[in-house]
Amino acid sequence: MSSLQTRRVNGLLSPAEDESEPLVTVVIPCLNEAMTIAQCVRQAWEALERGGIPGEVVVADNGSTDGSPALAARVGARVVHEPRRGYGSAYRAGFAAASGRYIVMADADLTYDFSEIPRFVERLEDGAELVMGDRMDNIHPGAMPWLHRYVGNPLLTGLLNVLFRTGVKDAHCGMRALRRDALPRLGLRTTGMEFASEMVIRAAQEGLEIDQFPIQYRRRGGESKLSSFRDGWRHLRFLLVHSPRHLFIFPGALMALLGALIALVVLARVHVFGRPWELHTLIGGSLLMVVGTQVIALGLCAHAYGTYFMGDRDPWFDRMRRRYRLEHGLLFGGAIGLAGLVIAGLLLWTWAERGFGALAEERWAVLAATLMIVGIQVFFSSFLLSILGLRRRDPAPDLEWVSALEDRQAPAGIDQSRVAGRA
Ligand SMILES: Nc1nc2c(ncn2[C@@H]2O[C@H](COP(=O)(O)OP(=O)(O)OP(=O)(O)O)[C@@H](O)[C@H]2O)c(=O)[nH]1
Ligand SMILES: [Mg+2]
Repeated sequence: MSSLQTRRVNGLLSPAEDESEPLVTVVIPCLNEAMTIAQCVRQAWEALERGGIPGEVVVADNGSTDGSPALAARVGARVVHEPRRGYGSAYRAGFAAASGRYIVMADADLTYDFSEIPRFVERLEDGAELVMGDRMDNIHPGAMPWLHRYVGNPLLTGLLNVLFRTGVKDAHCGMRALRRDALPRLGLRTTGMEFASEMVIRAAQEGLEIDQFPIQYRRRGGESKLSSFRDGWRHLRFLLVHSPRHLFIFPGALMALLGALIALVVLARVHVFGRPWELHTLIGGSLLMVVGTQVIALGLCAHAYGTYFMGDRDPWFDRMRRRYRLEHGLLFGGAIGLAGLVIAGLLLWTWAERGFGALAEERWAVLAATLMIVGIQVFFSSFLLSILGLRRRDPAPDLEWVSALEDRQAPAGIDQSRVAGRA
């Protein structure tokens, strides 16, 4: 059978542009899986042959000490050795060695059914760019510990969808497939098990067409390499540090608003729960306002760093930076600080009027100090954001609020035309 005919078997596959290239590379990460690796590679080959899919099998190993690489090579896998440890490192090496138009990924432990490969390829041929398996309704007895099935996986996948809205039902499924030409857009960089989350999140952020379908998950042969808490934490950490809005901005805003509300209740002497609230409560409110502002400022800087230096995209942040510029931050911070200064001045004046005797205006003094701190934080954080914007590597001229220094050097009117061009 010619290679073109092979590609057209079952009417499934379209001809690849370069006939010498395999259509599919099956990449299998492997760390000490001597018990199962040969069978996995054989099953992958069988699936390719049965589906009439021109392909290759790559095993990505880093440091197996049980002879797995030799066993894999003996049954026809191309073995890639990656010196850096970790599931993500292994996959990235496997991807770099792959030459197929499509990549199918699956573990080396017999948990996944390699005969599903043609189905994954079919979905890619139909236009999907990432195809995920979904194990959650087809987990064989003993295949997944209770903690992962009912706690870890649902919680982490749920959080991932709250933060990144991927719509993926089983974000940690190890059997998946993607177009190889999507890899540069994904820019995957993690080294450990969190690689599984990173791929899904980056695909959603890049607007890749994601498809998914249910697959079986069987009991593994050999020993698991997954450490529930260490790897769970690595996934969680990845989700949080890539979502500054949820990590910083929302909690910060909540703290600052609650603090302002508390200050209002104390200073206006509003009775809540049938009693007035005094100085100690106000100190708590003040703390919340100061910390909340600080956390928001850190979140904006994290967003700016992600956008300018890491290539992250966030529509909310883009809207913010189009709408506000450095001067807005300076005016806002200056106004808050000035309000604090005015209250402090009035207190000083009252004190002087009383001949520098007893004052007993602690509540207003706390408010004045809080406003001055918050004002100074806003004022200088605005400058910090401006500096991050100036130092950005991304030359895209899409800054408004952080570009005051640049604007000063630009001819009059250029700023507005740049903004209009961007919209
Ligand atoms: N090369 C390489 N492969 C790894 C590494 N860690 C895990 N793997 C492989 O990646 C796959 C997934 O690891 P598993 O231990 O099966 O983890 P899991 O599938 O999440 O957990 P189980 O349900 O227990 O199988 C397996 O094929 C491992 O051999 C690593 O550090 N390097
Ligand atoms: Mg596994």
